[in-house]
Amino acid sequence: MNITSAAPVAQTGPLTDGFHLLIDALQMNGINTIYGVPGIPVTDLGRMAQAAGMRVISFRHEQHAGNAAAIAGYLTKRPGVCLTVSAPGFLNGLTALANANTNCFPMILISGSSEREIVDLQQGDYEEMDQLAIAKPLCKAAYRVLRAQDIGIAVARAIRAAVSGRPGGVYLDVPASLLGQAMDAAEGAASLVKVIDPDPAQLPAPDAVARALDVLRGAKRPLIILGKGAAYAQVDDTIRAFVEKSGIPYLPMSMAKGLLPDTHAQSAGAARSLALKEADVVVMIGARLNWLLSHGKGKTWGRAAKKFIQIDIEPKEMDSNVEIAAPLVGDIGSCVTALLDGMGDWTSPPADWTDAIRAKVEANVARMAPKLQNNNDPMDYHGALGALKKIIADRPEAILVNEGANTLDFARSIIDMHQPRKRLDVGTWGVMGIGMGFAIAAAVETGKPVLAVEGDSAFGFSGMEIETICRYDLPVCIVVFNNNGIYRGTDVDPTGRDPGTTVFVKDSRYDLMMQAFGGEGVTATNPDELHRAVAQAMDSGKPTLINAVIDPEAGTESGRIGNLNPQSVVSKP
Ligand code: OXT
Ligand code: ADP
Ligand code: MG
Repeated sequence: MNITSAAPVAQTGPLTDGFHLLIDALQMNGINTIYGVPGIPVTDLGRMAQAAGMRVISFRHEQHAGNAAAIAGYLTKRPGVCLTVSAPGFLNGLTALANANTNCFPMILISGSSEREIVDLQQGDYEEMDQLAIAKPLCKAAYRVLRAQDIGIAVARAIRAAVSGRPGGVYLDVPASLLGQAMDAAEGAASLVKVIDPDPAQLPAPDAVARALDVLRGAKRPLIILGKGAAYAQVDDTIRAFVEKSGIPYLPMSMAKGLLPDTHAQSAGAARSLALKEADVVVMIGARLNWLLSHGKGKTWGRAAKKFIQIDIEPKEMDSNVEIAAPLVGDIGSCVTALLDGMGDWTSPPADWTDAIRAKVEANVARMAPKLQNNNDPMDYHGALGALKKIIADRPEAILVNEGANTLDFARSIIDMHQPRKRLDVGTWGVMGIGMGFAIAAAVETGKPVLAVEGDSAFGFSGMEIETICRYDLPVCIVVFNNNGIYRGTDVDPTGRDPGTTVFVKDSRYDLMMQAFGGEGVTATNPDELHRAVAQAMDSGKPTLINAVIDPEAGTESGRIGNLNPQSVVSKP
């Protein structure tokens, strides 16, 4: 990278430059934290941001910094910012940007890049890559800034693009030469833009509200589905008022658990199959009819005719998989308020429906309860998660991060959530590797204790970030569900040559990794030990990793989504 010195400036008054303008633009818009990895050409940007009072959290790998930024955006409704170096650093961050976009999390990936003149002629610059072109199809918007005087407007555009309408990932390309560009300080200050009303309310049309209420009034077996868009919207009281006034059972998607407490009398979480199969009218609030809801059709939804009412800020989401009888396009706060306002004297759904859901919930909960009490050594998923369920019940403000296959699926149904936006997980892509990035940002953004429940495979994707957790002394307790592998620890290579494709080194000591960085590391082999160790970690706030020894035979292939595995017509290994 051949960086020429700052452009000549005619007068001699105070100067500013690209570095400072970028920092000032972020701070002016209330963005005070950067997650990233330093290096050419952004090393000084990080240093200067820190000197200017921003929190700069340096990671060991950009993907995790990007995941941290993404979940910071989800938790705060402000775009989380990730800062990376050019080409390889950019590409490492891009996975997180694409994942943020897929999940509708607002984030901005700011990446240093090489000189345009050399990149465009493909002359082989240091870390040469046409990053803007690569980022474009994977995010909501992508911009490049070439002149210092445009930094203010570029940051404003990036913020607005990330949080307005359907939130998403934005890429901001910052060539090295921009950062050193000088300009008059007063003109620079005047060029900055404070974004006014970055995610304006979007009111639903009155006839769309009336249509939705008509459909809902005609329902015999209504169901509300709350998705992570509803949790993101931060209109918790309005949603609760709507659910409670309607008397309709509701089903939380994974990250919407806790929006209303999972122990709420109207929760149909433990009667999922029945609720989906039998419902006749379904109100979707900030949830998509994607694979996680079997696209709104097929066996999961049964034969009962369905009508969907869908609340979403993105008009194109309507009819994406099945016909939407009553589309309600707008922001969730405005839409749900409009429904509430129009409900008048509301008649609760027929008791035979709500009673049937309640009975199924109670039966499923009662069936599961004894399994959660076992104190087996080594542990099974129920015993171990029974212990962690108590931890969260006693600390409802704690944030739970969760990834894996069995570790994810069992935890989702076993650990009740009691407050909104406390459960963070693999989301729309079912992606492994969000664990430590999410845990770090959750701790940084909220200051609350974080419990990360990780499959041993899942943990491996971001495990090196435990050094980051120790370095910043964050209140994160990681529990690695160590079953010696992916799904199960029992796979063998039929030829006898190598380890089976899904197994890891047996009886690994993940706790010792944590000790290497000065954190607490503990092994637990039964649920009592696990509960004691986690409670101590959560109460002390010390970075801790607990190696939880799980029976390698306890899990199943792909957890609860084994049906998605293609089957060979020739042989089963
Ligand atoms: O109603 P019914 O009777 O049906 O019962 C349901 C509920 O009503 C009931 N329930 C309850 N009962 C009692 N009490 C309570 N409180 C209660 N609550 C609910 O329980 C059942 C089940 O409820 P659920 O779960 O809501 O319902 P269901 O039918 O399962 O829901 C369907 C889905 C689709 C919504 C749900 O299953 C879901 O959300 N699934 C998400 C799955 C997912 O995303 N999985 C992650 C991906 S798997 C795979 O891809 C993995 N990889 C590959 C890979 C990935 N992903 N990424 C990258 C970058 N590279 C590779 C890898 C490598 S997983 C993986 C690692 C795995 O190994 P680990 O070591 O990490 O983990 P282990 O498996 O532990 O070893
Ligand atoms: P889940 O995985 O929990 O089902 P999804 O990520 O599939 O949730 O869906 C979230 C939906 O919420 C997206 O379609 C998104 O457009 C929508 N959404 C996000 N924020 C808002 C908001 N403030 N108002 C309306 N819709 C929103
Ligand atoms: Mg495992």
